[in-house]
Amino acid sequence: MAIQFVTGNEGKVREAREYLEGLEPVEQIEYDYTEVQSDSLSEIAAHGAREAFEHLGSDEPVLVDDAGLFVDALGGFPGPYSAYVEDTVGVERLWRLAETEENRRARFRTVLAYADDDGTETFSGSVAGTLVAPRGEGGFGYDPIFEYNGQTMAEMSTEEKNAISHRGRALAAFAEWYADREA
Ligand code: ITT
Repeated sequence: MAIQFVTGNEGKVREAREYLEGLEPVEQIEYDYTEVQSDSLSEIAAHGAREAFEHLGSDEPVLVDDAGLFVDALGGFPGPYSAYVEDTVGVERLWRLAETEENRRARFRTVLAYADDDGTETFSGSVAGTLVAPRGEGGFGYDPIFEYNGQTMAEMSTEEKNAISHRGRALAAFAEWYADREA
């Protein structure tokens, strides 16, 4: 049984595949589920996973990942609007906004929502770091401006990023729950 990861973001799929290797194969599915207007990533993700599972109509479970970058000095902006802000303002200009602030702390958050015939479960993960001028060629999205322990996430391998990232933490919680359930 494969897990259908409903996302248009290949970076998320790469990280989930690497993390869940040996547990379950991960298949990328593109389906534009409704992103409900909410400040809560878990509400957005849970609603999306349920809708996608019902729409796809297969027995195979569905995984959805809703993530965001929350900048302290900007009151948590762009938060749930991170994808829109990446597309419009861009990562470099978000850094310019933060550059003039004394407090450059930020947090990545992600919520993974899993849906199957038995219901929907959510798993969250977050990581605190510092915003810096863009560095590194790896990762995706805001990774080049997010520094953790002296390295930006774009300077890390997928494995290194998974070991400390918001998504890695959510995947760990999911994998533990999933393996227990299968046992
Ligand atoms: P899907 O909704 O299709 O899964 P998306 O990229 O639109 O893909 P989100 O709605 O969760 O994903 O948007 C999150 C935004 O935050 C988006 O701009 C991502 O590039 C960015 N993002 C998410 N996870 C990230 C990570 O691990 N590192 C850097 N940026 C990340």
